Amino acid sequence: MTGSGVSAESGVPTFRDAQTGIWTKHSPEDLATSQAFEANPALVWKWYVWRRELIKKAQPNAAHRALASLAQLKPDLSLVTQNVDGLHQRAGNKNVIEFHGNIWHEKCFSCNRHSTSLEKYSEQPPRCEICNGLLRPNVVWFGEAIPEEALASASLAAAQSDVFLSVGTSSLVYPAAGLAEIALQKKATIIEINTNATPLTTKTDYSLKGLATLWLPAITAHVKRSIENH
Ligand code: BV8
Ligand code: ZN
Repeated sequence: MTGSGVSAESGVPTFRDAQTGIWTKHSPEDLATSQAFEANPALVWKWYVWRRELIKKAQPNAAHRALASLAQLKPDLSLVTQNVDGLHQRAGNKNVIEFHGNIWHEKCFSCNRHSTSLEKYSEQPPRCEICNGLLRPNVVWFGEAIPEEALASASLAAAQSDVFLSVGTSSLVYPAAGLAEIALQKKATIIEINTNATPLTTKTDYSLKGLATLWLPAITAHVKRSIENH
């Protein structure tokens, strides 16, 4: 399970990181809601355009690349992410479970029709070709349900896991933070990589304090060696 701490070293601000520029006045939890979009669609749209531009300039980092290599070494690895930036896929991971959606996908706020982004950096949300409703990023806003398939496959992977690796997440947002608890109940080995303590830390078997770009390559290298030596 990964959170925004994995993309931090690619220059994508975490949710905890203070918003910068015109966004300092707004907390992500306020902007990432259907109420905010209803009240001021242009403001919320502009916030996603701002994040898209940051993500477009970003490159996958050593943490993303290490997870892509680990998936090669361990084909039964399930990668669940709360990140909407698509950087795991750009690093080469396939079948990423996007628990909170993807910022590059869009859907209609009125008729729910999905569409792939034309990357319109417009001031106003683009319009739906079917019902002329406003298009919104196809991400999960606070108060909204997790996509059924993502919730089902992530919950199953957590329940069947021998090892649960939680990387760069504050483990505060649910139901994402609940996946580690499912694995815990199933007696999986819980490993956390984070620069800070989280509500999960005391429940882990291994709490690896530090940067994701340092710990993940080390873990992948160790797994590679152990496979080669067998
Ligand atoms: C829902 C997409 C109901 C949008 C996001 C139970 C208890 C309490 C509250 C709730 C609960 N159940 C539900 C709630 C309400 C709410 C919630 O959890 N609120 C929190 C704030 C308390 N949950 C919801 O609203 C969910 N929906 O419940 O719907 C429902 C159910 C059925 C049917 C209808 C309705 C939906 C939640 C999803 C919201 N969408 N993102 C967008 O991106 O714009 S959440 C978003 O914030 C991210 O996706 C992510 O999940 C979260 C941020 O967390 P992190 O990624 O962990 O990032 P953060 O900045 O917090 O921390 C970074 C961490 O990395 C830190 O620990 C830091 O130390 C570390 N770090 C930093 N740098 C590094 C590093 N570690 C290693 N290396 C580094 N270099
Ligand atoms: Zn529509």
